[in-house]
Amino acid sequence: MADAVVKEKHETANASEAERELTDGFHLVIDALKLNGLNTIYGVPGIPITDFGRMAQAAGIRVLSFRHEQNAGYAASIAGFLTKKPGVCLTVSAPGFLNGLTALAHATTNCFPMILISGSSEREIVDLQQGDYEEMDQLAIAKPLCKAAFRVLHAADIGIGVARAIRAAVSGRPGGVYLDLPAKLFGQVMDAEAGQKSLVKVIDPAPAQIPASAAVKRALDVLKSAKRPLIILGKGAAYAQADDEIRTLVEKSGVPFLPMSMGKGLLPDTHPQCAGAARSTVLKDADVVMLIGARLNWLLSHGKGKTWGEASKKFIQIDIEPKEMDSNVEIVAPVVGDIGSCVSALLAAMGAKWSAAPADWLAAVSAKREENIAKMAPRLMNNNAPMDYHGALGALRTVIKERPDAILVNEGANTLDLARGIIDMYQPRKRIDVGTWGVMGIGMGYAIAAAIETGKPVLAVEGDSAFGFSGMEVETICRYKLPVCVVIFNNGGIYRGTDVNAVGSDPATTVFVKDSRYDKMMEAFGGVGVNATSPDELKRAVDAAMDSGKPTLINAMIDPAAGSESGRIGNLNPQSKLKKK
Ligand SMILES: Cc1ncc(C[n+]2csc(CCOP(=O)(O)OP(=O)(O)O)c2C)c(N)n1
Ligand SMILES: [Mg+2]
Repeated sequence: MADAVVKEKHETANASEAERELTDGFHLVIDALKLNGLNTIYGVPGIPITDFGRMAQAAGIRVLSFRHEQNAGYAASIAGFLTKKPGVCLTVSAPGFLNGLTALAHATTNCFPMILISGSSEREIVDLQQGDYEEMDQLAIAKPLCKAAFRVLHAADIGIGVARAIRAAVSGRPGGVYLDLPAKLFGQVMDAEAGQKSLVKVIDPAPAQIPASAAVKRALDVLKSAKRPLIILGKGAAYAQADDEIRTLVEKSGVPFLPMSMGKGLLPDTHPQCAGAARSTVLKDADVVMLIGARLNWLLSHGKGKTWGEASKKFIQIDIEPKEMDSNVEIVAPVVGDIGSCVSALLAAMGAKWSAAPADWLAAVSAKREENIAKMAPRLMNNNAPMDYHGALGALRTVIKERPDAILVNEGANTLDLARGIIDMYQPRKRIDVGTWGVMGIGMGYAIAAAIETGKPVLAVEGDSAFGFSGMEVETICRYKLPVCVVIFNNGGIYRGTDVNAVGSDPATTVFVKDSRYDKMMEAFGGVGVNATSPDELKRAVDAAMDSGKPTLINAMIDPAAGSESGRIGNLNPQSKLKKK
């Protein structure tokens, strides 16, 4: 009798144990992302994350399925830039992980917050190198290419793992973070209530970093002493979303400003203080240069040499990363903090009686700018067929002038360098491009993320080579019916379409199939394809695409002889000391 009672009690306990609500790794990852406002995932499905993707979609996360992880990764990286929240990329183990890794390294290099979440194979087998399905020690491989790398082994640690990934991605200087989730983790179960309690909502993920007041005063003293000051706005300034403060600083100081490629539009390129069209003059002649979220890397010729002229320079640098100071030349006034806080502190310390930069300097810069703009103007108005870059870009320049809230994606060599100079931008964070590495392949990933994250129309201006790196994603654009208009500058090759292989029958290394019709690719997936042979035709086709919001690809026929080797950076090609035979 007593035994029977004990047995019954035991069974009841078991039953309630079974009825107790449980959760699992799948749901805990989803809940952790949602709790922190990460509601979009860019990725490619497969073992072990297929079901995770399905469940995430069912739970209300937007899951965008790509054709190649690299493009999903670039999408996540630029989502991070546009939103200040980490963009999330999801990949399968080993090969999928590796395909996503270029984008993770790109995010780190460009200071974009991104989290690459990758499924991975069984630790026990991987670590003994026993040949598991897609075996790879992913954590070790990711580590040197990102800001931080974490692995979660227990379901109860998912909340902390996701929180650490978010904090690492967005705090301080943003960058890429790797989060390794082994297959077994997804299936692990635990008590649902304990699971909920284990989740962490990250409070203030990118805390303000206030600059020291002595550093602010030092910077203003240097600026005040300048006869020919210059402000350079980098993409860090655009990322900061301190648009009003930056504009006020530039206008109050009266200093000419030079936007870096993705800093364009923070203040309009048509602003009277914009020195974009007088770049070489201001770099040479300035005596004090204030860098705001811009680094003195190769894009600014490391702050020395011919580009910067003979006149001695003093640099003021505003950056969140203390190690950035003196990276290439002496920084006489380092201001370390987040850009919003630094610019606000500078404004406050300037007070009401700040005297604007010397008028003769601003006048000299304006004169040079007007001269260069006038020189360029007639070239932008030609209606030649086949088109040259200037005629085609003149048409696209008008498109953006008429639709300043559209997002411009841009990659290529000539297609990039000339578009950067010719297409004026009017609003912050509307121009997204190859970034610090000058990497080809960002095009379709960026276009997709820009459409998804902002809801604005997207114009992607692509070299024919550049487009090829991510071209298959036109299917993705059609599948999600995104308002993306891709314009391919089809000059039949890399830089030019005219190279000839002097020996043998293979084509030269830089040329493609002549007169290709990329527009047919878009038609294959139900999008609109247009072949445009003149700037007028191009303008009409882009306007129609932007009005309709339909996925469109325009094959813009460019004279194969129009480009130059490596666009504007041909000087970086190594030259042999041997005399050419
Ligand atoms: C990932 C990567 N691979 C290769 C390169 C080298 N590269 C620089 S520009 C370029 C393509 C330039 O041709 P295209 O996009 O057609 O532009 P065009 O100059 O012809 O207008 C290549 C392959 C690169 N920057 N990134
Ligand atoms: Mg080309």
